[in-house]
Amino acid sequence: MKRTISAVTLLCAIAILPSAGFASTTVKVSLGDSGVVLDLSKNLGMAPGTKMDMAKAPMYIKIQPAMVPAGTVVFKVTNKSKDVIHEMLLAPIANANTALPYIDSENRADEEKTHDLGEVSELDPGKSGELTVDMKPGTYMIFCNVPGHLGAGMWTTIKVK
Ligand SMILES: [Cu+2]
Repeated sequence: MKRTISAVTLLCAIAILPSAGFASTTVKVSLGDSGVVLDLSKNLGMAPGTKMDMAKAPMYIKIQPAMVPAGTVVFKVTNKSKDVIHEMLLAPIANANTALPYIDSENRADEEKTHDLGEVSELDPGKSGELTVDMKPGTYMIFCNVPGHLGAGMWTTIKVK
């Protein structure tokens, strides 16, 4: 009898332990720019789906890691710029070369059509923010939608397995 009770107690103890499936993954996101004042009135051609030399991009989004398991993902976003407001949006895309739906006249992605999963909007220089999303397997675009910034190179992709 005593042995049976111990076994049941042990099973209960295992059941309440947090399982690996409930763990979250943290992705560090850095937003930034070269600090040079730029004319962003024209698309610089560094948006996805365009011919581009990303090494010359005056603005960037860097993430670590670029591949995560499906489940809860916490994006910890920091604007490393000294003087420019940046933000981070997250939207599903078909593959890494997919261009986002774009509004040419506004020089930014069409947020009505990107189906973004959330954002850390308009971070002042030096500020940080956080976004927690339950992510399914697929490819996603991480981008800044301040006018001109996507075309200036502020995008990257993340894979969820
Ligand atoms: Cu930006």
